[in-house]
Amino acid sequence: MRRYFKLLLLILLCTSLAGCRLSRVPKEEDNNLFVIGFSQLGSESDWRIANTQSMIDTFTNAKGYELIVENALQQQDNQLAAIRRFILEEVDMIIIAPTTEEGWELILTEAQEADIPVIIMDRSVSVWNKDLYLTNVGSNFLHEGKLAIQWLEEQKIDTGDEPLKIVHLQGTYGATSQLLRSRALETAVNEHENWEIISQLGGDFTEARGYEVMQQFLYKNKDVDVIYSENDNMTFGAIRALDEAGLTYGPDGKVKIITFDATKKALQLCLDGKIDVCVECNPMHGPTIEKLIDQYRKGEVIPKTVYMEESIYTREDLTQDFIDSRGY
Ligand code: GYE
Repeated sequence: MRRYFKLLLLILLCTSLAGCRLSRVPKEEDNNLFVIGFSQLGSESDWRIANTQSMIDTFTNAKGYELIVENALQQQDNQLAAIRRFILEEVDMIIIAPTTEEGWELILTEAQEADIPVIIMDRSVSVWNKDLYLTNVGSNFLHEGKLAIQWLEEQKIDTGDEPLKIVHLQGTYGATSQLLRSRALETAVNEHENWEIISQLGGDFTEARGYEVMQQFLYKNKDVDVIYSENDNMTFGAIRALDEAGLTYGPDGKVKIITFDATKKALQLCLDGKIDVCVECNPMHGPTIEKLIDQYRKGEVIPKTVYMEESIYTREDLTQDFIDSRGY
């Protein structure tokens, strides 16, 4: 009922504000659905599309949920606006996949004051007061980075007197997945005398940016041993640039390619000998979050951090059947 009055107020307000749009029109029969406002950060990658789909497939009306998805197009301001709308609409829960780590304290406090529990998924938020959210479901990004490094160490690439020249393609600056995958590489480079990051290029986790920055780089310098790319889509872009520059890559080529996510397309490229190693980042958060919500609604204590299960793949680990049966 409280929700109904607020919405009426919101509608009256909106009629006087040009351009104001309600993301959700309440229906009387919604009343027994558990309403979740989901602020998804964007649709920048195949990983993200699979992640959004996992949420949609999980939180269905048939199971008693209403999921309102808002795509922020990689802009934190859009996320803040969406979350404020969720608060006004008095949803039962808010789930946030945050763009970057900083800048969440205020909005999370607003949600807390409105008595709306919040779950953080995928990336993390950097806040002092951890009570501002119930749990953070995501990946152990530092561990992912360390798996990639361990693989690179095992290759024992002989570069003679030259250093091992690494091009580092970075995701959205300030996102947990970028910060920790970068940290793993930077730490390893400090520990290996002959490893050198010859360039750090910002690719914003997109294929278009990955292509652009790699293409520009290869105009000036084609002497590359390794590309450490913080997601598959940037890798796809980089591969296009390598093709155009006439460089060979993959297990039988000159440039070794390390990629994160292990989406279907990347695994196929790995099996086809175009990518050396795919470090998995599991985007299927829906079922894990659903279990946690169940526990929470039963009054059980839920863990503050939950990591998804992940693995690492090289050509030898893969079969066509395995790739074909993968959902993303
Ligand atoms: O690796 C990338 C996406 O934060 C884990 O974001 C996520 C990353 C993922 O754009 O593809």
